Amino acid sequence: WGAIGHETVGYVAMKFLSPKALSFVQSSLGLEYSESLGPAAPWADDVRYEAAFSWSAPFHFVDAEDNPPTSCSVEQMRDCSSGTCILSAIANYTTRVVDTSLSTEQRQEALKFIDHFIGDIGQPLHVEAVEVGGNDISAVCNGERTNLHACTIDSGIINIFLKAQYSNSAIVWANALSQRIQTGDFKSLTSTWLSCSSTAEPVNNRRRSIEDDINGLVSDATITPLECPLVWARESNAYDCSFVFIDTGFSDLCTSSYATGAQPIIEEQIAKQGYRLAAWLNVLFDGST
Ligand code: DCM
Ligand code: DCM
Ligand code: ZN
Ligand code: ZN
Repeated sequence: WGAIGHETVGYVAMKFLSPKALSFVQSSLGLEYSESLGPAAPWADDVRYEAAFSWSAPFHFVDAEDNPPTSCSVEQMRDCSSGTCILSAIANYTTRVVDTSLSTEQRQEALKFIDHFIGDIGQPLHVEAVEVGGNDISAVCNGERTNLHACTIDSGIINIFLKAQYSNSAIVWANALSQRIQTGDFKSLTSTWLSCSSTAEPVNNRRRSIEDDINGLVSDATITPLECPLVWARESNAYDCSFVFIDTGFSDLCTSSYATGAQPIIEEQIAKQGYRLAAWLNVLFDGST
């Protein structure tokens, strides 16, 4: 996602935090980020081109070696065996954000990475290897030459409906999505959205738990992906087979029926990842969603 998509994920999450999670978020982010996951969410993209953070660039995606639109899948051994993808990044920062042996600054950094990566994992082209997640597929959006990744899902289509329907404001958009979660058409979906919310690894894959880390019981630094990020990645990757790559043959993707088809998917993915971000932090800081 571009900055708007990330901010909206963060603002949605702010509406659903439990007391201790909210209190950590506010004190950790401080006035620099208006004590909010909204303004803090784009930080990881702002730093990824800086030399000091170049190691974090591969953490924004997982290159799923599937074959859309015929066949979609994400496999951690096939697609993230090096441990440098968004699946292992979420595991790493989930451990670090609650690690009281780390500095305030390191825990804030971990929170900003979680804020960002739980957003990115919901973008179908961030869980796809084909043409570098669509970056190498040229496309036109609103008259400008760009690529499928940027133009369609990251920001091109969002920019158009944000202006037309949400006063060009991430806060206005986030309020609308939060309302749909609280009382609207998303309400009945929320329990499914949280069907995976444990911050632990699956039992058959357990090497260590967050509690082990806190207690210093395991020193192995290898980052094993957690169960839920894999569930979320598979869910957004499925859109590569059901929509994203199905019919891209429009002269302008952002002003055609491609955009009207993409909007409901984008809005649900942003709302859902915001809601999941809150639930994730609630489990970490308050013990339940
Ligand atoms: N870092 C990280 N994940 C780890 C260890 C370190 O993201 N598991 C980050 C935190 C700092 C940088 O790497 O930005 C350097 O950390 P350190 O000084 O702990 O090596
Ligand atoms: N990206 C991706 N998958 C890749 C490479 C990049 O999803 N294999 C994402 C990260 C950015 C965007 O595409 O959101 C542009 O990346 P870059 O600036 O590294 O070209
Ligand atoms: Zn992107
Ligand atoms: Zn990103």
